[in-house]
Amino acid sequence: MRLALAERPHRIAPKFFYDAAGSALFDRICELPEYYPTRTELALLGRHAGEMAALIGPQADVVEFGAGSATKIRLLLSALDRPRRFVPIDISAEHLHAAARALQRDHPGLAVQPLAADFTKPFTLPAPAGPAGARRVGFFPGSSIGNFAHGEALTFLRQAAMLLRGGGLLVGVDLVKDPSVLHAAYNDAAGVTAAFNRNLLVRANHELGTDFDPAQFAHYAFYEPRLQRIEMHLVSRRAQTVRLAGEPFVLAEGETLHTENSHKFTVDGFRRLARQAGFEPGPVWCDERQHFSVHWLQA
Ligand code: AVI
Repeated sequence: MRLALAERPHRIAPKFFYDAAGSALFDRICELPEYYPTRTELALLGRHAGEMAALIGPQADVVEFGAGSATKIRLLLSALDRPRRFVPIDISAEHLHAAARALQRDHPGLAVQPLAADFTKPFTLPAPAGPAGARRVGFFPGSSIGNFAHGEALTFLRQAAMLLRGGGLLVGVDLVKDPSVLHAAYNDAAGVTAAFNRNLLVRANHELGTDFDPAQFAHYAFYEPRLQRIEMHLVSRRAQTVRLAGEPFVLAEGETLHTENSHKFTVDGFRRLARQAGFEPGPVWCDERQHFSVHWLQA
């Protein structure tokens, strides 16, 4: 945060959104009428889980990147043939362990081994409880891949291709579309996305002792067509001074903290990126409106 306040333009990595309050707000975003990605992807998973399960094969070792509430994996798990193990990875430990406990209750025969980690950094998978050597399959839903910069997405996919060698990755990818649909999805009428954005400041106040007044920052999200991405910012409503450990940082009126990018892809553009990372792109499932896609990538 010190660096974010000291450097210009001010940037904060979106992974810091996900403390317990931020994860709960994100769950509410997923239910909003304007936020189409979650329900579109859930419908795709529901409709095509059988085809996906056939590609994944029996007795898979499933790793989910950024599992959150682990809702989507339930659709896949119920279609899979005797999955051996499920390793949900998430940065928000509290949220992750609650979700893992609920999943374990509903799938008593499955080895659920949650891993609280930042999957953008190197990590080691827990040793399997049962026999080793199962086909490893990654699940990365929600178009979280879009929150990475291009180079970070490529690095993540390269590491995933190595981790999943011999198996594959099932990944949800949000598509380029009418900007008005995108704009509405990140500027919901109920203001939940605004609260999610401002929660970063609330979190910094609790955890780092900054003295942000969240009401003095406006939520600002817009589609940047040249870069095919939604940008999310917090705009300083007036000239103000924020303190971190006694050190003052001056923000001018209109100056922004850039809190998130959410890149959108074309189907072909994403397949090119996956190939560049070492995957062999396979089948792709899209909804009728071409809003969202789920890709099977062979590792
Ligand atoms: C988690 N991620 C894919 C969401 C997105 O759409 O980029 C985060 C989000 N930010 C605002 N609304 C949702």
